[in-house]
Amino acid sequence: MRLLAAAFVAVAGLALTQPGRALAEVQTLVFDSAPVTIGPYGVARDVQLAPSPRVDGYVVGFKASLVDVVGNPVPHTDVMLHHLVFAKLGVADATCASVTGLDGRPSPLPAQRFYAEGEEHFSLSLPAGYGYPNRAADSWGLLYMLMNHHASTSTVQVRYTVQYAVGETRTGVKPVWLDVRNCRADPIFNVPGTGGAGSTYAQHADWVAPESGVIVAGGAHIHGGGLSVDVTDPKCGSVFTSYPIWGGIEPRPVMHEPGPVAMTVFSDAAGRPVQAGDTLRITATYDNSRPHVRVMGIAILYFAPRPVTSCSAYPSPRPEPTSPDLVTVALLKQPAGPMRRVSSTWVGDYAFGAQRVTIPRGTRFTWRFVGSTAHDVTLATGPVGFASPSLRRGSYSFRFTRPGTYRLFCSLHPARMTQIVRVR
Ligand SMILES: [Cu+2]
Repeated sequence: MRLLAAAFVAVAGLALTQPGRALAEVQTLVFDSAPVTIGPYGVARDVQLAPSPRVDGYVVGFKASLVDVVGNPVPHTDVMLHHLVFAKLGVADATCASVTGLDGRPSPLPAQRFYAEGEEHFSLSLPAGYGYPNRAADSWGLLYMLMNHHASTSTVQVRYTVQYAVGETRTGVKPVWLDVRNCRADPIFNVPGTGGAGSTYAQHADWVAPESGVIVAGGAHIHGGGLSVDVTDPKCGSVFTSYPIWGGIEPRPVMHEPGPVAMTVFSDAAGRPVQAGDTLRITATYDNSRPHVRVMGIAILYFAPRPVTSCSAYPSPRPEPTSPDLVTVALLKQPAGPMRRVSSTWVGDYAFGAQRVTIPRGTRFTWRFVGSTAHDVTLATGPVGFASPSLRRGSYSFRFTRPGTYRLFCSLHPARMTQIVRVR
């Protein structure tokens, strides 16, 4: 981890003067992460320490975006913000004792995930009277995944704006991270896309609330092909459903299926009650009429512990329906070399051993990972969606049961590593 605390502080509004009491105010604090350099058509994924408020208070709002080294905004068509996760280091997370890092190893210390965003640009705004408690001595970490859409190297910083309440006591909230692939730094799954028109594919995960309280705010994250993220308490019904909103300009070249430009959120001062022992279920639902690979299903809820007696179902307004543009992820490099009749190959630094392969239907094909850095095998186009985890060592196998042409690439090195598999 690196620490480069380039931060400045702007103080704004809501000053409340009362004789004999500390000045209560909500400050607007703007921080920049350390610079992140991303190679041509490359992906940067890592963790770093993140500057945080140096006075006790409460986070009441949070948003983040990318800027260049002189502070100008970087549009997503230049560098795509795939996702950011902010966590308080050394503090236990509500739903995960230990996260498996990008290197496949458990994280060395607990980290409480308290804010995250992706292409949907979640903006946290807690209702009046609530806040996420933070101490001057607390340390924040930042996990990021960014993708450079240009043929030249880019250097960017994550600029995050924290609405920060000081000089007053608020009701503290605990962040609750619900994830259908929880406890992983790269919590992906794949939608095969073989269900036919109108079909869906859902994944879920359960969490049992250890204490009673109310949920006062929430947001969610899905990828291209996503239909909704639902949080339900089976005893009472829907707690919160988040829907995607599609649109905007897609970056070129297309290196992944674009995600929504926004997701619906909620912020509710009355709170939505959950009793100790209740199960909260997150369900991520995707279209299954075409493949969607390396997708996620995550909700982050803000929970204020308190005694509660009853629960009920809450409707979530559905936005005006929008539909995503159907894009095709094209291989940035044409696979080369002879057509090989093999059932395995190596995946090394910036190449697939056999770039062009033909196999009979039913073959179980194996990729052996031998690089000095992590790679993966990811479907760009083809009859069935699949993708491997990102791996430095070990192997991944997939059984090809549907004939056709599978165009594959490494999602971390899309301009350099491509493969084509023809299934007869
Ligand atoms: Cu790679």
